[in-house]
Amino acid sequence: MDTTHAALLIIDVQNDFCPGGALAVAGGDSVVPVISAVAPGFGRVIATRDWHPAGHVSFASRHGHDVGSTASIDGIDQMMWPDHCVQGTRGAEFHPDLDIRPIDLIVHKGTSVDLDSYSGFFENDHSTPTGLEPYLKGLGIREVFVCGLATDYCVYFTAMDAVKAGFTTRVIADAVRGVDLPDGNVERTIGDMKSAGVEFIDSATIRDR
Ligand code: VGL
Ligand code: ZN
Repeated sequence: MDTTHAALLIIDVQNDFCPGGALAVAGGDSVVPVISAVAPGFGRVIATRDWHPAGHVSFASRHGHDVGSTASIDGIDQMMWPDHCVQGTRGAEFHPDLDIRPIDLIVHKGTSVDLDSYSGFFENDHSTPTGLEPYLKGLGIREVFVCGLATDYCVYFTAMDAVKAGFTTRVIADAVRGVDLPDGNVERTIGDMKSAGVEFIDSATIRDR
């Protein structure tokens, strides 16, 4: 598979989403060697970081709600998360084993205190852009490969927005892991992505190009 004209989107491979972190995804750290192995073969490599100010709207602690509950805030259904990926903290740093050398651009998202952002392209109002789409299109990129954390949140919304923006979109199946909250969410979101036209591939297909 020729990836020299494609972009790799590395989503939120941060300490807080890995075992021991504030919002740990089971096996989250297992994506790290897979991503580090494939990244150098891409024309462009973009990494996102969930990058929240203290007191972020997605933090259950701000509202006195239970983690895992949902609240309607400004007409948006907001899942309540533990405090995570607070700007400048160790939890917000990339996993230390992620090879950051091939990364061309880092996109910080979720930086507005009152608006969450799962997708690397748009905040959760689905209209405030991060700048990633014009960046990629300005470079003539038509194909993106998505990997990282978490399958059913930031990977999912990034892949769905990539399809909507007209990119040929693939998810590297062995380089994603999910939160699976609520139960069954990983299966549901993978089904949605496939229905939308996202192709799931194994990293071996990329390395064997
Ligand atoms: C994410 C929950 C809250 C993610 C970010 O990166 O998938 N999930 N913030
Ligand atoms: Zn977050």
